[in-house]
Amino acid sequence: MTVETWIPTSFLQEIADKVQRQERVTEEEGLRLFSCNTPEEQEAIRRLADHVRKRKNGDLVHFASSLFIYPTNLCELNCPFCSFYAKPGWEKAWYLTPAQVEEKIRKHAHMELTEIHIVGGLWRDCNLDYYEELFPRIHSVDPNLHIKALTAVEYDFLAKLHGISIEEVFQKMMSWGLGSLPGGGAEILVEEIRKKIAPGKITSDEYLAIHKIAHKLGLRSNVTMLFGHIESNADIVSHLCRVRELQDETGGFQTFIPLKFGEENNALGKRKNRLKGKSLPLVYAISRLMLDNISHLKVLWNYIGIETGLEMLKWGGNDLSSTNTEEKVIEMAGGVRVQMDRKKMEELICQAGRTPLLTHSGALP
Ligand code: V47
Ligand code: SF4
Repeated sequence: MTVETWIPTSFLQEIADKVQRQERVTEEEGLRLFSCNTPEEQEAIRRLADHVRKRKNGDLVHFASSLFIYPTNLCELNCPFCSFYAKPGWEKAWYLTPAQVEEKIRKHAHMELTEIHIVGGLWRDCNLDYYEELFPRIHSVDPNLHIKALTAVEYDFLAKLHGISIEEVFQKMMSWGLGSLPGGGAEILVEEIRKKIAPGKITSDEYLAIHKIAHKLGLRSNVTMLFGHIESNADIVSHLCRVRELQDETGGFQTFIPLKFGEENNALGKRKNRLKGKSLPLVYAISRLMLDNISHLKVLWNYIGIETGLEMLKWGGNDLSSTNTEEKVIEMAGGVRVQMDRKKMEELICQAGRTPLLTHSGALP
């Protein structure tokens, strides 16, 4: 990139040159980008992330018409950041049979759904027999529905529960109709922090190894990053590098999804003195600049609000997630509650000056 008046420092000029030449931003540079705190520097970072977004996706903004299904919120773990889980006997606990899930999907048929997003707690009643019954029931409603189901944490749980390998779990699930994996459960792929916020969960290495197995079997997946709690900027950049490294190997990640921590109704949120403020736009923009090998950056408007969500489309975002119908994880942690439909999403995207494209996780380019 030639020297531009909007590039205020020599460091950002170096980054702009790299972006222009499509060269990789290093871990050290990524961290340094986080300390660019003048409005001029941040505007330059925004423009660079927007340039990458446009190069990868043009003006299209992808979104899905998605129904979230949580078979149960009963969970063997109690991660301190989670507002969703319940223990037997708790008033907020639920469990849905496969027949009840099917009924719920039929009730939403008028929404012209494109995908069903299924995740839940780690609970032995939701075992392989459960999914063997559930997936065909979903496809009996509409065989074109894309089933994006279960996080790496749940696949690890199922493999241990049934005493079989992760590969075997995936193969069975694929034969019953599994389409892809959502990105949940990544939290922060830095052990020191991960141990504090998700002490009972699989390690960072295990999370990535499970996605690698999925990719090898031809399944594509998303990957998230939970931020805005006790992590440092260096932890964020390490997380991005670990994701980028696996993507170099497999190419199986479709979308990167920053998840802003919701503080309500969970133990971590009560420890306010430990929480660190983060510049939301910089997290999106630096993710876009560092993840040169991932096509899509997803903005979850229900985590950050619609207005901020639309703003993030200018900081590298190209995917406005979905209608998020019946989403519960962030709703229970204080997220935005808005009844959304396809038409409203299209209007919002047009309002942001971009072109909406209804799709689902199985059809993303
Ligand atoms: O794994 C839990 C996170 C994830 C909180 O792949 C929290 O398309 C913020 O991964 N504050 C589940 N986040 C959600 C998720 C997701 C959502 C939408 C689309 C896709 C996709 C994936 O939510 C969990 C965890 O990392 N989470 N509690 C909280 N208090
Ligand atoms: Fe259970 Fe997942 Fe919540 Fe942890 S984040 S308590 S594993 S539902």
